[in-house]
Amino acid sequence: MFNLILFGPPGSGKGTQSEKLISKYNLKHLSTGDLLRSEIARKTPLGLEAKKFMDKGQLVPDEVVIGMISYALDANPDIEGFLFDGFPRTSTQAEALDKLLELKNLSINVMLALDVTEEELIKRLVKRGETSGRPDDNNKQVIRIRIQEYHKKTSPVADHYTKANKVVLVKGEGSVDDIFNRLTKEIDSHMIKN
Ligand code: B4P
Repeated sequence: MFNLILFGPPGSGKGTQSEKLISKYNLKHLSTGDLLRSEIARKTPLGLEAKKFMDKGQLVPDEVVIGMISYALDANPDIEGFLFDGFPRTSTQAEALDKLLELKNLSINVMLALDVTEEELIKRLVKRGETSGRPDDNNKQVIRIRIQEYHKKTSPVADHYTKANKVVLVKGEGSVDDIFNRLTKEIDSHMIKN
């Protein structure tokens, strides 16, 4: 099994690159953002609760996302590995993920952290907001809150995995293909090591 975390601020290209990486490496894509948006679209009680936070640019409570990931890990026993996209987003989520994987005798192999300037993040998200219909993309104030949440609550997740020597910083600006090539170079070298 090869388990990878694709990490970075909102708009850094996690979703974009995940789509390409899962097809190259045959990994199971677990995007908490996509899982939450699917709950919202189906108007489930979990989705209705999550929407209150997401529309304001805030993180959804830890217990909600940890429960979703725990369920998804159990539902996919025979796979080549997981690509975690947008999860973990808090230190509590990171500790919970470590424990959930440990129960299955698994661990995270590497965290690839996309590095993008704030100016570029805002530009990308505003642009996506013109067509995505996502309420959290079409308001600059909400985008700023998402970036603030990232600095306050999510960036400590990188420290958690740095202590375990598992973080690689990857330049997240340039063409989608160039960034993909940088990511695959890192993944290939970590696959050889493991
Ligand atoms: P996510 O769905 O994870 O949203 P995101 O961070 O905005 O997406 P991402 O980083 O994947 O965007 P991408 O770069 O692909 O989360 C949304 C919300 O869900 C959160 O705010 C939170 O409320 C909630 N949530 C999710 N997970 C949670 C968790 N674990 N705990 C608590 N709450 C959680 O795309 C951005 C744009 O950039 C796209 O339009 C793309 O086309 C463009 N782009 C990509 N690469 C580019 C490049 N190289 N050049 C130019 N543009 C590029």
